[in-house]
Amino acid sequence: MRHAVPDAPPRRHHRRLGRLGLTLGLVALLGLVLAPSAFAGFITPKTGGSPNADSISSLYKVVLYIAAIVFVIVEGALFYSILRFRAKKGAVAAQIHGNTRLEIGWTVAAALILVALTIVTFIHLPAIINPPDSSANGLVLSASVTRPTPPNGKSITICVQGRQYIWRYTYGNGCLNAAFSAKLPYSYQKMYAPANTTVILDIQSTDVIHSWWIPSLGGKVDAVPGYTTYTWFKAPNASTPEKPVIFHGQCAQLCGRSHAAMTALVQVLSPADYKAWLARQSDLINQANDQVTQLRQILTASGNLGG
Ligand SMILES: [Cu+2]
Repeated sequence: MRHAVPDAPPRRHHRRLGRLGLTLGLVALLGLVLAPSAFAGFITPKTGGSPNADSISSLYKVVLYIAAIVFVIVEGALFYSILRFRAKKGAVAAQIHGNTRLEIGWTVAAALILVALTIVTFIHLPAIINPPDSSANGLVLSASVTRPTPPNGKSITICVQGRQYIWRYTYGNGCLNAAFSAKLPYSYQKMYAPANTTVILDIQSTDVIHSWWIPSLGGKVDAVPGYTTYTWFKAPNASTPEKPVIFHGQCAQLCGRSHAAMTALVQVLSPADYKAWLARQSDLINQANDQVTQLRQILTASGNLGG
């Protein structure tokens, strides 16, 4: 018994459709990859908060675009070969042994891509590592010799201390060694910083390894017990009552059970507002200390505090 087999559409038609689909797919992929605005801050690092974050982002994009072009070429060749040379019944594969010109070609091309990436990386690195000068309208305190400094040596320092599970900030250039004797103001979780000012962060930890990371303000830096690590940022825009400028971050090193709760905020103020905030914070801390001293005296006098 024989069944009637319906006529298959001609093979050439199939092939043309396949090629059209492949081309459309590749064009769509390339379009997406080359449209940074569609993905701003989504597949590329955040920008706009500090020049080092901008440099990290542009370096990342150069590598991403080159990788995307290589990806499209390799996958294109792969899919073309799969479709164009797919096995037919009874076909005998051609045996090919090497192609010297092709092999030298793709070795040299890959090496050239690596050389280009190296050059681009070394062009961007200084702007990521080295802090620039504060702007003329920024806040300038004093110089330091131990940490990375801007060319004119002037910056402000904020000490960042990671502990399970909160960030503590101490404000002022003596924050590393003289925080208590100088009665420097401090805050937890939310940092305040002046705009247009090069802010050097001295980062430490009191317990385990944490990682300071505010994506819009630059790269990640680990807070390692027993060591001081450094980073910097220089935020161009100050908060106004209508438009607060706040950057969000998160401890980026799994540091224990409540690691996820270890968030950080940085609010950028105008230099004048920043000074006013520092003064107010110092007042509040002094008031609280006075209260505690008073309470201790009362408790001690009434015999309710041991010792
Ligand atoms: Cu942590």
